[in-house]
Amino acid sequence: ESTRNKLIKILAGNQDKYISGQLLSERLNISRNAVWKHMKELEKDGYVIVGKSNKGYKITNTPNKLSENTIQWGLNTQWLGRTIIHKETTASTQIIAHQAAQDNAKHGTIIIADEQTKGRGRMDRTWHSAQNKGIWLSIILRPAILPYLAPQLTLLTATVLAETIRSYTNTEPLIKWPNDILLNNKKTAGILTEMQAEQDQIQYVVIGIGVNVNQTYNELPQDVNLNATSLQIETNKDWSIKNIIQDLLVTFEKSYETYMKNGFSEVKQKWENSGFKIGENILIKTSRDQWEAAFLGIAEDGALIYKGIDKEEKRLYSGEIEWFQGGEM
Ligand code: BTX
Repeated sequence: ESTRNKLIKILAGNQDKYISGQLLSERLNISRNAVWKHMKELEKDGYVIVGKSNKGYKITNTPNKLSENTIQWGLNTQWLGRTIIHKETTASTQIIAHQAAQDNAKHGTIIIADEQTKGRGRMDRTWHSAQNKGIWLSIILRPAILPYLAPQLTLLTATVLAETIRSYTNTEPLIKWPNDILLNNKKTAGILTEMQAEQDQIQYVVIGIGVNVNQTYNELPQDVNLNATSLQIETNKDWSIKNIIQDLLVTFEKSYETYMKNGFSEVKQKWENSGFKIGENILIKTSRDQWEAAFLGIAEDGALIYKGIDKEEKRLYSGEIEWFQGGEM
C-alpha cells in the first residue's frame, strides 16, 4: 500500500480532529516535511486542511470531485480499488484497463473517468458517458476460474449493480438479460465484460460498468432517451457519484469473495430474483432470426434458458430479448 493511501486512511479515521505532524511522520515512517508535501497534494484535490504549528493538521472539508485520493478516502475495501487510475477525460476506460492489465496491473485495479469520448457498449455499440453525470468505471480482475465461466462475472456484476442502485431508489431495479439494469423498464446501467485468456486459463478480465446518475431527462442523448433513465430522473435528486462508487466497490468485493468461496449458486439466485420477465413470454432476437419463447432462467454458464414452441429447453448465448407491452403475446 502506498504512503498516500496510508495517510488517507489515518486522516479519514480522524476527521474533525487535529492530528500531529509528528505522529503522522512516525506512523508513515517519513519526514515531517514529506507529510507536509502530501498535505499540499491533497489540497490540490480540493481537501481543506487547517494546519496549526502546536496541534497538527485537521481536515475541514472533503471534496466531491473524483480523483485517486477522493475515491480512496473512506473506501472500505480490502483489495478492490486499492490502486486507482483516474482520468478527467478519456476515450474509454476499457482501453486504459487493457493497457494497464498488459502492464501487470494488480487484481482489483480500477480505472475511472469523469467523461468518456468513445464509451463503448457490446458489439461496438456506443455508450454515452457525459462529463460528471455518471459512473464510468472499469475493474481489472485476475480470477482463478476457467474462461468459459467468465460470463458468471457479468451476472455477478449485474446483481451488485442492482443491489447498489436499490439502496438509492424506491423503485426495484430489474436485470434484463444479459447485462442491463432497468428502473421502470428503462436502462440505467450497462455492463461490458472483456477478457484475455488461453484455453484453460484467464489472464485477466476487464469489467466495464456504466451507470447513469445525474442526467436529467433533457441531458440524455435523443437516440436513447425513450429507453434510458438515470438515478436523478427516478428520484428527482442529484447524488454523489463518489459515494455510489464506494458503495458499489464494497458490495462488489463482498459478492466476489462469496462467489469465489461458495460458487455461483448465490449469484444465480440473486440474479433470478431480480431477473426481468423470468417466467414470462419473451421475444428472442439474434442477428439472423427472432422467435417467441418462455424465459425459464439462467444457466451456470450465463446462458438464458428458454422453452420454444417445440417445448424443448434450450440455451441462448448471445442475442437480445424483448417483450410485449400490455399483456399476452
Ligand atoms: P450495450 O451494448 O448493452 O448497450 C449499448 C446501447 O445502449 C446503445 O446502443 C444505446 O442504444 C444505449 N445507450 C447508450 N448509452 C446509453 C446510456 N448512457 N444510458 C442508457 N442507454 C444507453 C452496455 O452495452 C455496456 C455499457 C458499458 C459502459 C461502460 S462505461 C465504463 C466502461 N468503458 C467503456 O467504454 N464501456 C464501459
